[in-house]
Amino acid sequence: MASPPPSPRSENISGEQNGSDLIQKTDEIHRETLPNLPTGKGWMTEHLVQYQGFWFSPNGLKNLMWLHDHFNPRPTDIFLASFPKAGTTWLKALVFATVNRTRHGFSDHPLLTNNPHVCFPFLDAYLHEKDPSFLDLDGSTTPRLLSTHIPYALLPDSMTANRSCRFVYIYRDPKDVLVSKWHFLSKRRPQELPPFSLEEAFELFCRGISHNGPFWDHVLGYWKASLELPEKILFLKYEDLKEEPFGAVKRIGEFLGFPFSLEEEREGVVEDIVKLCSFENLSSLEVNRTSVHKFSADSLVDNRHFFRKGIVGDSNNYLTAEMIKRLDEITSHKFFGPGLLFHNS
Ligand code: PAP
Repeated sequence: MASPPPSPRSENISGEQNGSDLIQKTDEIHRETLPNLPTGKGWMTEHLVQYQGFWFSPNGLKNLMWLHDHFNPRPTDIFLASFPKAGTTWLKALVFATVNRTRHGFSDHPLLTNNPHVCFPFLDAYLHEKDPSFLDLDGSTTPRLLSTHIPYALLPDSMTANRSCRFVYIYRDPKDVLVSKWHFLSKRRPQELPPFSLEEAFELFCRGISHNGPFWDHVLGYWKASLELPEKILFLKYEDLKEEPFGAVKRIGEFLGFPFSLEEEREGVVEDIVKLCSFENLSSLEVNRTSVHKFSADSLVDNRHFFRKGIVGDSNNYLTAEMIKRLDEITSHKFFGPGLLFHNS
């Protein structure tokens, strides 16, 4: 086990020390740490590394270290946290539309011409460019909306100890997460690597070897924190959002300090937000059918890959009965002890 990431420093990218010097320092620590870490087979890179009990791509680990070294949260920040493929894109759209509903009209809304990942930057990708201005975090409007896939236990103290920052977390049936992730990464896997079968992905996922995994530890970390700090962390489930999106949007507004007034409810603002952010609407927009999102110079994703089917239970069409049984057993076993009830779809 490697030593814990260095504690956050007081300087940030706009502080006294030069931003690129600080980033170089992070690079050095990363270079020194990497060879000593256990490795597992990668989904999209050759391998993943295990750090403090969780799995990351080598670049993902560098971003985690950067976050610890250089990120200064503001008390008003809103973080969206999730395990990859649990519903991040959808929740980004819902939170952005809810928080900014007085700034933008629905007829010329930014979500009609921008992918949700543009409106709601991915904090973990910031370092990629080695350019502090890549995401103009200091210049963002208030509240800043930032997303992360980092497990709760590995977040910098500056993010968890600050009582004012809010987190919205989303999780989803791991069977659907696995299938969604396998589809997504298969499309993005470099051609020089051999094809990656669903069977292989399944085995790795069950063993916890997947970006920011184990899945179950990721969910439990945020769930336990949400029980301890219910005013700081809102814990949501993809399947509940699908079933009752209006109630979920109202809860999100209330939790984040942007409650819907009776008048807004009467005018159908909640319904407008749900409609704007629906899979059917977002996936049919020109920007989400044809454009590419640039997380960094070497991480480009076709926007359409963020919208596949958007349904509950599609894993039943891909996994064998045996695979379903095994994953459900792991989920029951992992969640039952701590008391997290999860109804498998
Ligand atoms: P990310 O972690 O890479 O950002 P994320 O958005 O969490 O991905 O997950 C993508 C899944 O959310 C896809 O699921 P699927 O593969 O099972 O279809 C995608 O289709 C689904 N999704 C995206 N937008 C929406 C939406 N508006 N409503 C419901 N599901 C959605």
